[in-house]
Amino acid sequence: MRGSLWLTVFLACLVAVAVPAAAIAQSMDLAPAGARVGIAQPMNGATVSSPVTVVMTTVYIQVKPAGEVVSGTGHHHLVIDDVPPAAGDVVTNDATHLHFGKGQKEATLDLAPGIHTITAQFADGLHRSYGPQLAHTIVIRVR
Ligand SMILES: [Cu+2]
Repeated sequence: MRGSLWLTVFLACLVAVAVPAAAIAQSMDLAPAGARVGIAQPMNGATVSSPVTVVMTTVYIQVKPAGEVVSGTGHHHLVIDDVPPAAGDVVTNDATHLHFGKGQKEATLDLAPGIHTITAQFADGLHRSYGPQLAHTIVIRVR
């Protein structure tokens, strides 16, 4: 009798752990095969003046405002002088991780003079990164 109670508790714990993990795995879709994200402007290696206009592009994935997870869609982020989030990780929201949750494809950045690394990172409606497949990094010099 006591053994079956512990078995019931053990199974209940297993279900509690397993269900949320399965739900997360199902709702985070992989990026469509062949989908890419790019930065059309400025060119990698360019020397530019601040403010810097950054134009973000996508191929085979659709830009959609944040809030709802729809397969094959997402929104842009720019990661400035920092490491882009791994696939599945929520993109931080701070001064160096900018979200374009209204579906914007262009941003104007005030950058200090010097060398800067800018990564366009695409993420789903809940800001979960699609990872390196949908990231593109450039290095620019601000005069
Ligand atoms: Cu976001």
